[in-house]
Amino acid sequence: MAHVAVFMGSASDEDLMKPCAEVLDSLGIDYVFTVTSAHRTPERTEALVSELEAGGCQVFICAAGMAAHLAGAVAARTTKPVLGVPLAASPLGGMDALLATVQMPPGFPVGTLALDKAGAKNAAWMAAQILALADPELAARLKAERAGFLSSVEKAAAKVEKADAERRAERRAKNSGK
Ligand code: AIR
Repeated sequence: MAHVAVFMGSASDEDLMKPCAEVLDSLGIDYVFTVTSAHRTPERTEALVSELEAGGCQVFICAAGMAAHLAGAVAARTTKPVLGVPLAASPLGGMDALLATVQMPPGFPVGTLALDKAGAKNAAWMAAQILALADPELAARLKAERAGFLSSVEKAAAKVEKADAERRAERRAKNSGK
């Protein structure tokens, strides 16, 4: 049963949204990953929302570029949380999609993430955090993932500090030989 739906406005958005699917996979979350457009296929969008919601979908992630109304259109049809990922797909560099996604009227929120791949990843993390409210096992997995982030930053810091110490030692040796 898919707990998360990932909708993209076009197949041309797929590359930017693959990282979302990767994070969901890494967390063992079942999802649907598909294309539907608020403008080109409004009926398909509406039907998908009802079908998936009836099948147990808890969170909708909607990514689109340009006049990005997909997340808003989905939010109009469900009271499940809707997360929006604005994509940079036009000469306006994503500002068009950001404003279209974030500026929802009161009562129809879209939790709007960052643009492009960063937002794609965080939409998956946010969806996981929402599901984890009612799923202690997933909550534990999220905590473990956080521990992984901590250790990778610590490893990176140790590497940078070591390289810096070596450069300083080299400079000192060079200067003392002058
Ligand atoms: N889009 C598709 N239907 C409505 C919108 N806003 C968006 C897609 C894509 C952009 O329009 O999400 O980012 C261009 O789509 P295409 O198919 O022309 O490449």
